[in-house]
Amino acid sequence: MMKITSARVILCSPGRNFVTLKIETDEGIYGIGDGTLNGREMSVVSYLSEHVIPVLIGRDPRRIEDIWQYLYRGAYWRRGPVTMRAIAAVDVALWDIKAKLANMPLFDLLGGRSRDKVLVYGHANGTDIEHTSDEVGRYKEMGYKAVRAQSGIPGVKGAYGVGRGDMYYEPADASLPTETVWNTGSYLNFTPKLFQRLRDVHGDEIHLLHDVHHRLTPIEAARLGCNLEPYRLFWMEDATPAENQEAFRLIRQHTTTPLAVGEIFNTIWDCKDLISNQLIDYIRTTIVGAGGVTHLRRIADFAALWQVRTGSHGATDLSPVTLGTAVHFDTWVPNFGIQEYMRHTPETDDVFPHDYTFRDGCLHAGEKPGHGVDIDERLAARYPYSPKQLPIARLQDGSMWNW
Ligand code: GCO
Ligand code: MG
Repeated sequence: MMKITSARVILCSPGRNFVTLKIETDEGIYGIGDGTLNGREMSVVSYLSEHVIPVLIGRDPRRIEDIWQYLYRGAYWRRGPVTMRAIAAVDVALWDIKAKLANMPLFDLLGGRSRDKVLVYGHANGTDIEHTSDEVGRYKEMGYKAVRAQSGIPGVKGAYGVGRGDMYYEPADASLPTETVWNTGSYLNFTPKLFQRLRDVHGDEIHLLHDVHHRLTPIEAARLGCNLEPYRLFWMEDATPAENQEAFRLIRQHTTTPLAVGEIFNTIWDCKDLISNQLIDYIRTTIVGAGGVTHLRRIADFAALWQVRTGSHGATDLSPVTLGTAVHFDTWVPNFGIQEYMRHTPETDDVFPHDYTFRDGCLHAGEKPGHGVDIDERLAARYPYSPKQLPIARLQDGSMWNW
């Protein structure tokens, strides 16, 4: 029997915080997993260190399914972002080990290539319509075939998705939450004008995406979906909060704009009704969010029954470990849609050496055994954890709203 001999949490902040799990075995093979939960990192560090690592030591790392079930059923307190991220960290490290044992890139172990390359979308953010349009142009020049566009809006302080720097947008920006102000009316009037301009300037070929970031009620989302129909979005994301999955029925009844949701979901139970009632087109749940490869595979297979495709979350808080694993997953998964790709900073890329590459608007999986992402622990130690939280949003009268 093969054995897990050690498991360690590595916390580092090469530009932003990451929680990484390294599992070592008695055969010298090790695996790397990601457990980063943006703005709540220490909860996963503690969950892993106190409750998960002690039960891993001595187990056979090849029994991925049994370890997954042990951690899920065995917690008694099922689901939730902290538990499912801790499970994901273990699961991804174990798939990395198994693929290295098999001497295969992970996509081969999952069933082999379904495609040559993985279509991605990048983030174009600008302070106003013209700036955002210029940024879309810049992404086109870099080869992107799909671009998400977010813009500053007159009357809205700190609109979602608009960075302060160049290229790298990082919302978790302060040790206490930054306060932003939201105005639904201004947003609903502004957004169709943005996309009208983007189609006028950039033509019909480029895929355009947009993230509402949970800000609208169902009927407001329905109105936005209708008003955006002439500009043929690839998708409208997180149009309304989805705690109540039925909420999407109302949006769906009113618009043919494709709907994407799921970056904050933890399990198949969060999207079961959305998928089986065909209320969405893309499921955005990703590896680290929902218990790793083992569980995301179940979600994807379930979604395929209703022609729902994948669109994995890929913001910078998903570490290169998650991105690399996602690229293998996307290379295999039959019902692939698109992969979000928000570039990491050079510091992050140095701490996490990886073999995925960006070319012609697509990510390409490497051929190394495993998921192809490692961690340089000595370099990581030079970037100590620095507490950062996500912003909050209030309405103009001061009421709390969904950030
Ligand atoms: C996206 C997301 C992110 C989230 C971030 C929170 O579509 O990429 O909405 O930008 O806000 O992942 O940590
Ligand atoms: Mg989003």
